[in-house]
Amino acid sequence: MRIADEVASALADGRPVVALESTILAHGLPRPENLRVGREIEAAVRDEGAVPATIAVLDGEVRVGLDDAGLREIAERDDVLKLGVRDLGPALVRRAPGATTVASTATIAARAGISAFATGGLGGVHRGASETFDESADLLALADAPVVVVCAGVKSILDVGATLERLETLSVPVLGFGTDRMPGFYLSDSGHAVPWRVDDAAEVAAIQRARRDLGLRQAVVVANPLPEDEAMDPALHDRVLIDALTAAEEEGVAGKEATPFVLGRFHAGTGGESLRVNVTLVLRNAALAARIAGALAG
Ligand code: PSU
Ligand code: MN
Repeated sequence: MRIADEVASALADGRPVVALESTILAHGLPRPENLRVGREIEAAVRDEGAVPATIAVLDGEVRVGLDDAGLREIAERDDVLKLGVRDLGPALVRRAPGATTVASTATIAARAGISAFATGGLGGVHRGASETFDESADLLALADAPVVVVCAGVKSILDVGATLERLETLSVPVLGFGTDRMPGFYLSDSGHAVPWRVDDAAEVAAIQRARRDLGLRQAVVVANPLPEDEAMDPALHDRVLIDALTAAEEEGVAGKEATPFVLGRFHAGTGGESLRVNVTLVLRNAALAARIAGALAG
């Protein structure tokens, strides 16, 4: 694991650092916007006074903190793999370039001593999982990665209710930020309630400190909704979702290809609307994670 100098010195000084995942760049957003968005996410973290640490695997090393050349490789190379926790070992030995998911980013961030992490939407239980067994490795990883994860809920392509049940089973706290509704990623409200509402970054930090004092190892999920006027039109969302899930089934898409496939269909089928919404929510999450990191450091 190689921690970038800027990240290492911030951690050593107790200054705020925010971990960022790279799968959203390599496999969740289309080119060429992905590189621009990767830079904007880092800038959003800096604007709130924290140091960004985008995590990925390059040249046979886990990198915590990428320079611009590293970001460019992740965004532009054709051979970047999607790396869950189980893929890290083989990718390092083969020196294969790879982007880390929520699961592997949270795991590495915790190992590196980073306390806050921002993403778009968490992985979770896929629709139809009772037959396919497709549940994102994000969920189990969050059960043993003591970081605060800021997201816009779980991706709305998933079974949100089942995902909330699994998070309960795994003892992962879910805090609605300024809301008692679970956000729905592209949508402001998934139709489900969250167990706890919080209203500011200081309270999230206090909760994480209290948990740390108890030695609790689960991640804390902070679910940050988009304001309704920035979210996707629910009718458009539902129409494209049905098309995307039908196409995935017809084409036999499974395993780690499933999520990138469905997100790609969204970007193609909404005339750029899903891209706009995805970028908006991830920038908001990055800024909030930076404020929480600041509150944790202070
Ligand atoms: N959030 C986004 N876009 C993404 C992802 C999250 O806005 O592409 C990625 C994350 O890396 C997450 C992964 O861990 O999708 C989930 O994939 P799977 O369902 O295969 O576990
Ligand atoms: Mn899966």
